[in-house]
Amino acid sequence: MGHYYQPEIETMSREDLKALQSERLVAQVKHVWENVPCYRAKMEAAGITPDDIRDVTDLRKLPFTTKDDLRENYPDGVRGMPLEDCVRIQSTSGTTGKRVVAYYTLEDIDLWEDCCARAITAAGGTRGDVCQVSYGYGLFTGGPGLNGGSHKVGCLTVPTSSGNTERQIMFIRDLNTTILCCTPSYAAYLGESMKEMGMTPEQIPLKAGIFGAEAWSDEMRRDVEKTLGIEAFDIYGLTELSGPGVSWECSEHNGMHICEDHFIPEIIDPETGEALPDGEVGELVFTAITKKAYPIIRYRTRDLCRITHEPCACGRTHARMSRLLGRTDDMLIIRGVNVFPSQIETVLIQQGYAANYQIVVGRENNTDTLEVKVEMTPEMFTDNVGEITKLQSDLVAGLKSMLGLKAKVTLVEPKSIARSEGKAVRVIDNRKF
Ligand code: DLL
Repeated sequence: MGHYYQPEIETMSREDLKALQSERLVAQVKHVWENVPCYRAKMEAAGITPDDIRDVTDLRKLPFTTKDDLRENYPDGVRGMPLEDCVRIQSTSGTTGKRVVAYYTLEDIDLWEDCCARAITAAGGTRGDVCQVSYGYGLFTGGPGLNGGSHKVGCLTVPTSSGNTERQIMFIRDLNTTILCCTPSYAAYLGESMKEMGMTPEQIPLKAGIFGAEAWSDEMRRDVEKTLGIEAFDIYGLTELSGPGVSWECSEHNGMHICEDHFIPEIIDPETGEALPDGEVGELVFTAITKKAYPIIRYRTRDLCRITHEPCACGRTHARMSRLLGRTDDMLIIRGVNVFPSQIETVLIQQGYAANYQIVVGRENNTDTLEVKVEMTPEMFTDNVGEITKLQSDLVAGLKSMLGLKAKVTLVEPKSIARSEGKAVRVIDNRKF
């Protein structure tokens, strides 16, 4: 119970929250109608004007926005404020097509950093903490967002950015870093490296980790918690909505609280666009009701999860979203079966592997093939063929029972799969569609 960054907001009654959301939504819809032609055109096409939006229950009248809409308006077609009022951009990693360029006013940044400060406080952060931000700094939002949040909480902020693992470990040790912010895969790598250097969890000063930007399983959480001797907290966000801090875990670890005073969540059926009730898995849709330079209306995130509005034992009233269960577009369809990389990771970790793996999908004779390449840990590494065959067949059986699919398993030597300092690249799909 009881440690909040903005208690009056984080614990406000649902009724007051709804009133606040309604007021902000009405203002935001007026703002985009007047200032962002692409939103106005979409509203006109749907036959609605700002007068039709009187409170949050009218949200569903508004058209969805997709990533393609944002990309088509590259670089500044979604900008809602004059250039003079904008002070920063951030941008997505943009593996395909045009990048999303998100604009911020000073106030937009301030509100975003509040969300990150809430996350750090929920993870136990205070003025007495040393917070090492090992997310990338630059166009990626992870570093700048948590850096700002850490300042607001009053932690001593160590802006290492990602990479240079030896230096990361040196600072953790020498500055007595208590909170580590980075991707879960990088946290696992740091843990592995510290273990190799002979550091035990007791010798590592860290007490909490704020890990997000990519999917990770509960098994991976337990693993990282054990090697680093910490409590791990999930944090979610996306560039389109400002960055990290859209939602984050409290000490109950039972879902991530969505900063609902800034972002209104909906869950929809990704096929039909119909709203789904609490508890059902669907696509997360967000409307940003406070940020002005890059306003976002009913944005289809392609992230799959469920949400609940049940009260949380931590005292916060804001809705919670589950851990991400995948994306509508990282879902692989292999021989007709829906496969999420997170399911494969769960099996690997259950069987004692670290999360260093690659999923390679291909097609032979018109049939999809699935190969899971995974590193043996140093403990299981052997050149005894019999033992390797046994490990392989156990893994094939575990994957079969989780996915209902037969996969080829390739065990590789420890450290032979390239490590990532940011988001890990786990899936290689060689099929041509
Ligand atoms: O990844 C922002 C962020 C930075 C979040 C640091 C948390 C920590 P983008 O690069 O725009 O922004 O990528 C957004 O990453 O739609 C999800 O698919 C995925 N993602 C983000 N957080 C999580 C998470 C940042 N906790 C996309 N679990 C999102 C699973 C996540 N996936």
